Amino acid sequence: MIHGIFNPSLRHTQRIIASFISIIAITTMAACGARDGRAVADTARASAATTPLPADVAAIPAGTFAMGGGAMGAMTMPNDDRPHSATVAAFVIDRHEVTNADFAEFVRATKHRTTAERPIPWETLQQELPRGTPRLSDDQLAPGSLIFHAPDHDVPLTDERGWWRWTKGADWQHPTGPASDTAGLGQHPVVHVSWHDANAYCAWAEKRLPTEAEWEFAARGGLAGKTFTWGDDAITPARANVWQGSFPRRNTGQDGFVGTAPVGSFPANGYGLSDMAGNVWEWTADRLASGLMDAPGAESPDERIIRGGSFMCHASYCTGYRVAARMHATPTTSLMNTGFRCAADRSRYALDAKPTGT
Ligand SMILES: [Ca+2]
Repeated sequence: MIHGIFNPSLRHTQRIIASFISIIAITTMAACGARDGRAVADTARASAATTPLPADVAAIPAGTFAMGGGAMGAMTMPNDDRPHSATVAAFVIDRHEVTNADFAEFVRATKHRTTAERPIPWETLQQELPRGTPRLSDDQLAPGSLIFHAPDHDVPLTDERGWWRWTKGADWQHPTGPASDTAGLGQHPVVHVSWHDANAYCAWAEKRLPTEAEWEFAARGGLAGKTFTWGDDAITPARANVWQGSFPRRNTGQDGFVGTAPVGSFPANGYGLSDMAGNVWEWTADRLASGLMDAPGAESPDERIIRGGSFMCHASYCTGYRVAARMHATPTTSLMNTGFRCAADRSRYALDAKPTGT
C-alpha cells in the first residue's frame, strides 16, 4: 500500500509537481539528524539487569517457527515471504504500540524533532530528480507528511496517489493536518514517525526495534501455522481496527473507529500483545533486502519492513493484518497509519526464570 506511491516513473516525468517531488523527497532523504541511540543503550545496559519487567512489556520465549507464507488465496500480497523456518532468541516486546503520550514524554526529555518536522534537504532530493531540475523553493521543501484523504470518486486500487496526500505541517502532533492536534489522543498510537524517529525513541527507552522475525513470532502469540493473531477464523469488526466499508471512499467505522484507536482496544493475542493486527503498521529493524523475496515496487534495498496492517486495511485491497503480511517503506517515510513498538533483548530486564506469556 505504500510502495506504489513511490513509482520510479515519477522520477522521470516531465510534469513533476511539487507535491510529488515532496513525496519522492521523503522516500530518499538521508538520515540527517537521526540520533544513533546505540551509545545510549550501551550505557544503560550495565544497570538494566536490575530493572524489573514492566507490566506493559511482555517476555517472549525463544522459538523456531514457520515464518512467512500462510496466505489464503486472494489474501496473498506481493510482498509475502515464502514459508521458511526462523529462530528467535528469547526477547521482550511492548504489549502496546507506542502512544502519543509516550512519544510526548520522549520529545520533552530529548527535544527530538521528527523527520516530518524538518525541511526536506534539497541536496539529497536533487540526486533523485532529473539532472538540471531547478532547486525547489523553501516553501516546496517545507516539512510535512502523508495524510489519507478519502476520494470523492472511484479510483484505481493500484495507485495510492488516489488517497495519499502530501500535507505541509502534518506531523505527529498534527496527525490529520496542520489544523489538528493530539488532544484526547494520548492513548492512540503515535503516527507520522519515520524509521529513524522510531529508533531514536526505542534507544531513549533503552530498547530497540524488533527484528522482523521477532515481530512475526510475537504476533503469532504461540500459535503455529495460523493466518491471524487469533487463529484461522475470519476477521470481524471485534477482532482488530481495520477498514469496514468500501476502500478508500468510505469507512463505516463498524469496529468503532475510522482512524486510529486507543491502544489495547481490541483483544490481545496469546502473548498478551494488542494491535499486532491493525490499528497502525509498525516499523521493524530489518531492511527489505534481508528478506527472502524480491519485493515488487521497492525503490531501494534500504527500505525497512513494516508489519501488522492498519486501520486502512480492507480485505478488498490489503490484508496486512495477517501475521505473515509485510510491507516496506524508506526509513525517512512517515505516514498517518504507521507507528511502532519497541523490543529488547531478554537481558534488558531482571526476569523471573519462567517467562510470561507462555
Ligand atoms: Ca499494529
